[in-house]
Amino acid sequence: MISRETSEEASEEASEEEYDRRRHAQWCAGEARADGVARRDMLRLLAAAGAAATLPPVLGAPRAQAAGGAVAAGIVKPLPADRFTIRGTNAETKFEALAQTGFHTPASHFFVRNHTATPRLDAKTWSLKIWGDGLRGAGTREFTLADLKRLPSTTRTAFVECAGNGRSFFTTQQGGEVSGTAWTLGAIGNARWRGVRLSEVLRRAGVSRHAVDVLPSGLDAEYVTDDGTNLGRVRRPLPLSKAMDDVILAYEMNGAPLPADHGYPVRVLVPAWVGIASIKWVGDIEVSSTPLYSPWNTRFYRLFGDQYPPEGSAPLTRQTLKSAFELPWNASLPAATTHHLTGRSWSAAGAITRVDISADEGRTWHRAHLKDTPHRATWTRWTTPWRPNTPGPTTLLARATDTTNHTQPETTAHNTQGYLFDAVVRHAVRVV
Ligand SMILES: Nc1nc2c(c(=O)[nH]1)N[C@H]1C(S)=C(S)[C@@H](COP(=O)(O)O)O[C@H]1N2
Ligand SMILES: [Mo]
Repeated sequence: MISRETSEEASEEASEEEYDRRRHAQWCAGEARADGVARRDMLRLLAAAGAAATLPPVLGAPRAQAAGGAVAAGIVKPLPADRFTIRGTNAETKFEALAQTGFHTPASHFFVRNHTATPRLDAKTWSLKIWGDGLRGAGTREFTLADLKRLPSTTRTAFVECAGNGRSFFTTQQGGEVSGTAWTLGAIGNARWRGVRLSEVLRRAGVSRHAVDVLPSGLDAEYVTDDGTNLGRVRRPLPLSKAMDDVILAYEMNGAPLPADHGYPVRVLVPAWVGIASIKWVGDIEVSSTPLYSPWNTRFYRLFGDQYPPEGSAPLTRQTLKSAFELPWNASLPAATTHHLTGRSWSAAGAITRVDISADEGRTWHRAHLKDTPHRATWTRWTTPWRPNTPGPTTLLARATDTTNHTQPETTAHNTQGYLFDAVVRHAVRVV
């Protein structure tokens, strides 16, 4: 009889080969090291990533647990049912609730994506530590909140959007199996962020010309997966080129101190990039002369599936192009009445140039009126009159185009974790 231990060792050896093969590719691409993840854990991660394609669809939040803690929503702000849909430790904004908000999303309506729970941090004792072999000289540099506020500030409007926003449509529109939180389109908010440029802080910390990556880590609890693997603090490497470009260490959201749920006292804000790049409750930033890895740029936030290499696509950077109606799902709309439908479209690659609406399965399209001057990495509100004649179920389509000449397609190529859905969403309504 094969003892349990022996068979476990055998399968570990098999996955070790796989691990070495993938790791070798990463070594070739640059000097890799598993940051903060024990080799044994890394093996389980890679094994799990490989198995993802055969898993049944997991719609609903993956049950995250703080190390040693209980499963709890862990969100501090009120989450009224007319504004939010609770999904595990996360809260999705109901798009129809945005109809009462302006261009900027108030914190009261802003979606929350927490791997564990919102930590309650004290700004008086908080500090940001900058360290690593990508700095000139030895030792950790420390900045208090007061230090950061004394530096020149910058203000910018940008959305934060989860890479998995729209994930549920891979299943409901395309019949594909995906894992992760079953967001509809409300895992996005657009706010005015004020803070200090990360480049300013890195320069003062003495970033050297050998630095290639920076790795901000959150002060929330370590993230433990369903199978009990502790992935450590939420953290994701950023290439130095982006870090020195337009990244902000934000301490204000819409003119007020950051709310607890959105990263108080300071979060990283990476305009246009996948939400995971915008680390909340940042406590330290490693500056490295070698490429860095964390589960959030290896196991997660790459595209896996039939159409991608076994190690996945390159780590995701920019978000994509989407549109949403400010209407409930299956909204009832009286016939023979002119409705002024409203919605929003957004693109990470360029400004929105046009939004077309169809109420006849895409046979005819009508151009919506854009209410904002479009900019990259924010959204543009639009409106369109619609006078339905015939009662019955109807599908509304909104299709945006941006300055890179990208138009929302009919379908999005499948990936097992359901990232970057950009296809036209079929919004069901009932004409009554
Ligand atoms: N420290 C920390 N930062 C984090 C997360 C987290 O769980 N912990 N979630 C990330 C993800 S996946 C997203 S989409 C955004 C969500 O930001 P919000 O909750 O302010 O909307 O924060 C990112 N930053
Ligand atoms: Mo996310």
